[in-house]
Amino acid sequence: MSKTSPAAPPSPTLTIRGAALYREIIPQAAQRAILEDIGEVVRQAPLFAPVTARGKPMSVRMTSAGAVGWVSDRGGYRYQALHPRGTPWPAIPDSVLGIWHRVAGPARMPDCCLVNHYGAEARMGLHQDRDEADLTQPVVSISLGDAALFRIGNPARGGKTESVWLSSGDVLVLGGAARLLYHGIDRIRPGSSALLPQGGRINLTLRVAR
Ligand code: MD3
Ligand code: FE
Repeated sequence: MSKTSPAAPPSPTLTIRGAALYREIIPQAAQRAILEDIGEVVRQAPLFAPVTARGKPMSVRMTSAGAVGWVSDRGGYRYQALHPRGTPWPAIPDSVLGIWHRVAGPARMPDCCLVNHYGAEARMGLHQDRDEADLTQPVVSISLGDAALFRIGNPARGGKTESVWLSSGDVLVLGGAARLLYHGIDRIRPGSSALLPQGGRINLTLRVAR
């Protein structure tokens, strides 16, 4: 018996600094299914406002699914096996894992799905993601709801940056050299999507953290 071979990877709509953007690769019905599954994750593991190591609350609310989740508090930021309230994180939904398998290539399985929720005023400053144990593994980002202005820069602070709007159903794959680039979200465009009943944006990032 032969194993079924994975589907051929799709071609990205565009690449930006080595990051591959697949625009609206997730059909509406599948977006709704993912959103429903994330709703259940959030019921099990409520969104919280992380506090930076300096004590400043972030404007993005977060939770996670998977064996580990990302937390930040006065003790610093880290991946850990428990939600701040002391309970394990829910499993990563199959609907979300399916996206990883479509675009991540020959990668390990993700053990963290970070859920970022943006209200109209939320933003995320330029930062690097380098707390994961194996930085050769890609990060896959899934955008749902209102559009967001994504900015990507360089492997060190400073220098020129490029920006692109991310819309509902877009998937961005950060692999190779793009994995260590500074990036952030400058602003949300309120009212640009009807996917979330209350408006706002949800970004899912699938990571191999451990
Ligand atoms: C580039 N999230 O959770 S997703 C994050 O839209 C984060 O919520 C943003 O940055 C958001 O860390 C941007 C795109 C993204 C995610 C991870 C990356 C870009 C990345 C990791 C390395 C390089
Ligand atoms: Fe990031």
